[in-house]
Amino acid sequence: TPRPAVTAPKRRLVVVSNRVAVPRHGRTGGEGGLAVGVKAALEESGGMWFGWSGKTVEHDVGEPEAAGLFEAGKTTYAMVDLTRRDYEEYYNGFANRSIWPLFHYRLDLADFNRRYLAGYQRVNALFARRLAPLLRDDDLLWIHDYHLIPMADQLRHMGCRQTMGFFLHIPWPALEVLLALPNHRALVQSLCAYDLVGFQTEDYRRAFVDYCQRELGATVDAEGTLEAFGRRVRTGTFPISIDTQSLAEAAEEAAGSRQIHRLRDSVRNRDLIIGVDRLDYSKGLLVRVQAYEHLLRAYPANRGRVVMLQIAPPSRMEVPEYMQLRHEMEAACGHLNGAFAEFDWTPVRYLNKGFSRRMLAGFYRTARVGLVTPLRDGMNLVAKEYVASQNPEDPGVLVLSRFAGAARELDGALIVNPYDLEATAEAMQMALALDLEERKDRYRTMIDRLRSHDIDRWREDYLSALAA
Ligand code: GDG
Repeated sequence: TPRPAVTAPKRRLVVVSNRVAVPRHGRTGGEGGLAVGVKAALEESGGMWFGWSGKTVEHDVGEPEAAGLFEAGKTTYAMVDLTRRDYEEYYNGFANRSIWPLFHYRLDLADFNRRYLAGYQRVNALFARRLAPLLRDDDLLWIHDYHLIPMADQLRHMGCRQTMGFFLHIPWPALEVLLALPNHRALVQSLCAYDLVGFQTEDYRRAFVDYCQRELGATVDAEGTLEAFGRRVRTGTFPISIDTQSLAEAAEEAAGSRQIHRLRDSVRNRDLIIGVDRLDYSKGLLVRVQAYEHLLRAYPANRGRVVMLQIAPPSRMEVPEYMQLRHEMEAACGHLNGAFAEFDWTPVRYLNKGFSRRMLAGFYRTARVGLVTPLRDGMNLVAKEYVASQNPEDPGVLVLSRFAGAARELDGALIVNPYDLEATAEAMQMALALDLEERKDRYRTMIDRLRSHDIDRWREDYLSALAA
C-alpha cells in the first residue's frame, strides 16, 4: 500500500546575486534564462532576491541604512546601493580585473591591486550586514557567482546558521593558475563556509577539489564532500541551461517576422555564419575573425558565398581591457572587409549592439553555422540557444570550442580548439558542407539533451541537492 505523501513545507528561498532582475512594469520576456529560472523558483515557494540595485551614490552620502525592499507576487526584492568607490573597487576592480581574467586563464590581463581586494571584502561585508536582518532561521540561501564568494563566511561570522549554497557561473582554474592570486587561500577558505559549492562542469569541480586537497590538506570522500577548516562542504556539478521550449517557440515565431525576412533578403542565397557574444576577451572574438579569414584564404570558393554576422554588444566598458578589445575588433573586422570585400559582398557584418531575445532567436535560426569559440567559458548559453532555435527540418551546425563548458554536453557540435586557426577554419568548411541527414542527426542528439536538461532541471537539481 502506498504511504501517504508527507510533504514537508517548502523552505523559503533567498537568492543573492550581484544584480537583481527586478520585474519591470508591463514588461515580460526581455530577460535572460537565469532570471526566468530564479523567478520561477522564488514564486513557487515564496522567496527573496537580494543584491545590488544597479545604482551608485556619491561616497559622502554614507552607507545606506538598510536594503530597499519591494514586493511583487510572492517575491521580495531587496536591494542595496553602492558608493561610486565601492562599485569601482569591488565590481570593476576585484571582480572584473582580478578574478575574471585569472579564472579565464588571462594572467596577462589580471590586476591584483590591493585596493580592489579591500573593496571586494568591504562590499561583501556590507551585503552580509544588510541581508542578515532579513533572514529567517530555516531559509535556504543560494548565492551566485564570483562577485560574492565571501558572503557565506561573512554571514557565518554574524551568527547566521542557515543552509547556504554557492554556484560558480565561470570556470574554476587549475591549481597552478589560481596560485597567482595573492589571496587565493583566504578566498578558498571563505568558500568552505558554504554547505554546497556547485560548478558548471566536472572538470571545474575537480580543479577545486584538487586545490583543497593539495593546498589546504583537505580530505574528500567519494561523494565529493570535503572536510576543511573543521567544516564539511559538499561539491557538485550542475551545468546551467536555457528555457529550451520557449526559445524554440520564439525562433519559430521570429522566422515569420518582417525583420528576419529582411535579414534573409540581405543574405540572399549565401550561407550565414553567426556569432553572438558580449564583447569580452574570454569569448575568442579575435581568433574567430582570424579563423574566418583562414576560411576565405584556404577555401576561396567561399568568397562571395558566405556572410558572417557577429553581434557583440559592448560590455564592462569602464574596464580598460574591454575598451582595448573593442579597438582590436574594429581593426580586425575593418581589415578583413578591406582585404576581401567586393562591390556586391561584404564578408563580415560586425554589430556593436544588442538585440531582443526574440530577434536573436530568429538570427540563430537563419544561420547555417553557429560559431562559438571562447578561449575559456564556464558554460556558454549562446551555444545552447543556437541549437534550440534551429528548424528541426533544416537545422544548422554548431561549431563549438572545447574550452566552453557546453562542449561537455553538446556532442553533436563540431568541437574545435579555437587557438588552432586552421583547424577552426576546416571545421567551418565542414559545417558549411554537411548534408541534411547528418545535420539532423547532430541536431537531434543535442536538442534531446537540451529538452531533458533545461533551466528548470538545473534549478531543481541544484536546490534539491542544497536542501538534502
Ligand atoms: C556567464 C558565464 C555562463 C548576448 N547578446 C545579447 C543577449 N545575449 C545573451 C545571450 C546569452 C547571454 O547573453 C550570455 O550568456 P553566456 O553564457 O553566453 O555568457 P556570459 O554572459 O559570459 O555568462 C557563462 C553564464 O554566465 C551562465 O551561467 O554560461 O559561461 O561566462 O543568454 O543570449 N541577449 C539579448 N540581446 C543581445 O544582444 N537579449
